[in-house]
Amino acid sequence: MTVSVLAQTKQPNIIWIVGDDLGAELGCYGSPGAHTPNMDRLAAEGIRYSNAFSTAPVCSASRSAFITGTYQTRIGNHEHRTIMMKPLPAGVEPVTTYLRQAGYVCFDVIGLGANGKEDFNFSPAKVFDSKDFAAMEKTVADGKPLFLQFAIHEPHRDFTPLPQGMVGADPAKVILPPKYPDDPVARKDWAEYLDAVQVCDMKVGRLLAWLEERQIADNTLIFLFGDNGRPHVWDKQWLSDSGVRIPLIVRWPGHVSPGSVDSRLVSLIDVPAETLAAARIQPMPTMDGRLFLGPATIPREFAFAARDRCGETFDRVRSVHDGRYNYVRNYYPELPYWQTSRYKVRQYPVLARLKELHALGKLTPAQDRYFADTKPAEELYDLQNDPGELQNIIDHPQHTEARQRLRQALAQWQQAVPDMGAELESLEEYNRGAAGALKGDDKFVPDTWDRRSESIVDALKARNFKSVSMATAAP
Ligand SMILES: [Ca+2]
Repeated sequence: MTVSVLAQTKQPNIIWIVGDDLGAELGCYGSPGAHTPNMDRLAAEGIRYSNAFSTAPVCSASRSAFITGTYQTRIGNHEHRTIMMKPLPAGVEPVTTYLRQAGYVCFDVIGLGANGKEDFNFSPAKVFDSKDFAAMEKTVADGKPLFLQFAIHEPHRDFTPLPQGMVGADPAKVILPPKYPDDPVARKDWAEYLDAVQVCDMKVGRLLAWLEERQIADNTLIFLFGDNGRPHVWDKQWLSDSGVRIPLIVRWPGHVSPGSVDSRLVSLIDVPAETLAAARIQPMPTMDGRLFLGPATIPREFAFAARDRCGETFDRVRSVHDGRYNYVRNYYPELPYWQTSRYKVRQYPVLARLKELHALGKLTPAQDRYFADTKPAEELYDLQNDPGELQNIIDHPQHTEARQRLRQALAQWQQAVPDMGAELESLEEYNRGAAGALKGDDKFVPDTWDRRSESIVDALKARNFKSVSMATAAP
């Protein structure tokens, strides 16, 4: 084989830049007040996907899905965070297993601002070869193909402030989504979110500079995405459009058209399939994703998502998005949206403010829905005419076709996958999961605890669980 052929067949380096809780609030997505020059540059040099979604609205469930290429509900990785972890089922492997077999060295590096976060719900497997920056430098120097997950903490809460001297978003000028009241607390919180997104962007800039210094940028395929939607009251942990809507940018010099925008639906479950394809590895039959790069690919019709227990907050919700409509199925409509968790009470100042405004009767009906005693069993939103998801149109006769179509699509998906969330985790698992979420804070008692525990006990009893009692459900 000649050197030139070798050069032509050189495997690309592949990088996943994962912004933790990074919603689509980027300059290149047209978000007012966002300042993200490095991510905008990536989009200008690559493809920006304007309808990309995670499969879960929370870290560990989403990350377990996109590292394996299988829905978290298929592999029992849907509870955030699973305490009694199990190995992955036979035939399911982290995508890095296949990359390694093809000669890649796989890093989840700590350095250049990346924190090496994994957060998977399966029992320990060696997903990455190393987190060591020097080892990654050596891999590049040796000319070996690199797979890198570049995990950026921002904009996850607590929001990281901008370094001194940098100009952040002006709370007076930000434009809040309509689900949030025009209130100083909400404005300040939103501006701080945009600043944390800017910190994420700075770290992306550091990585891009490093690639250029090492002269490997041209042979590197970059996927940039958030692991779930933005970290706000109505969003993260919920299957609202904005709970699972994420930015997705793909840069691959010579392979994708610079500056293009693709509005076709993409799910994060597709990224591992595309990653293997780029490395010239046949995607595994156990993987749920499909290829999406290039005009010849067949676009997906639906993007599915699942939300189960989040920390100590019990719930089960499923959704399907077709790019225009978001259909949501609540399996526990008796549980309200406002059921709290320590994480939210401690880190979402807007939640406390919303409660005050609710008590004062100062929220609009759409904003006030958060404090209803129950949730609807089904929700349907028309993003084309109602991008803020203010109005649930599940019963509107003019949207009957969409309701039926999405309801059916969701049922088919749950059957085909199949959805392991149909089986509740044991009360012991729930309690240990809740205890883990509350670790070190024994005095914190969520204000819906008793109600939720009763609901869980009832649900477990209905499924003939033995030895269920309120005593064991207590924190
Ligand atoms: Ca996250």
